[in-house]
Amino acid sequence: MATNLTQYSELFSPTSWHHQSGGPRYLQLQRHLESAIKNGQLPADATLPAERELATMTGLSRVTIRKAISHLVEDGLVIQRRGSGSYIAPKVQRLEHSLSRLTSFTEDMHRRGMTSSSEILESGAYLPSPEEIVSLGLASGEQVVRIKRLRRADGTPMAIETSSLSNEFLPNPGDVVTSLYEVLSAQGIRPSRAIQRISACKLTEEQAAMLEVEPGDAALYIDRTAYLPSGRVIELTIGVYRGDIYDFVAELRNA
Ligand code: 16G
Repeated sequence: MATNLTQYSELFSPTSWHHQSGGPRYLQLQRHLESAIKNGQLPADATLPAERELATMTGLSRVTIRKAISHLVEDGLVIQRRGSGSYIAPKVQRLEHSLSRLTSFTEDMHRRGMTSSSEILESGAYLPSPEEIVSLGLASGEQVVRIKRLRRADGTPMAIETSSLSNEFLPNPGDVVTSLYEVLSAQGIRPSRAIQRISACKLTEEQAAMLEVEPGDAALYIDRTAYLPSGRVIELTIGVYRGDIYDFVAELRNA
């Protein structure tokens, strides 16, 4: 969206944000811009005037402008692209995922009134890794089925997930079009418990392109091992979830 300097000159004018006893000027400007972004005066995708123009409009030095903007960048409200200036970040609806329920991606999105879809990136039977042999309890010579999917909710890419299962439980990986758990449930198979390890990671170029964000953006790396009631491992899934959208929430109770 093009910058409308006349429209912005009032927004950035010191009379709109500067108060004599209001503390450091970079902070006053930063807070003013934060509320302008939150109330839509500075809408998503609007380009911010160049540093030089902002300095003229606000009467501040370029160093002070840079300081105010860099805090907005850190908070994810403004995006800076080398060569093409700064613009207001698109609004994203954050999703909370409860850590106490063992649900599938499809069920999770459905509960939120969203439609999930899966783009199959890779699917088939392979030679298992030593970890897969041990964790999935594979018999000697047995193949492992792997499905790598780009998971979307209402068309927005959310996560990249790679699931490994014993061939015994999923002889036809091609059956999984949208939901893995649905295909398993149809055979009476349903994990009853899972252990998840969540860590932070940065997206590679390839992952970022698929998730439609920037390379190096923060993401959640989630490793799930799911068990059948018998104690046998049914699934090993590694997921890379967009950090700007997903919150995993754990409820804690007093023991
Ligand atoms: C969730 C699970 C994943 C499981 C998938 C099944 C997490 C972190 N991961 O994404 O382990 O394979 O659901 O979903 O919750 P589906 O039935 O929609 O394919």
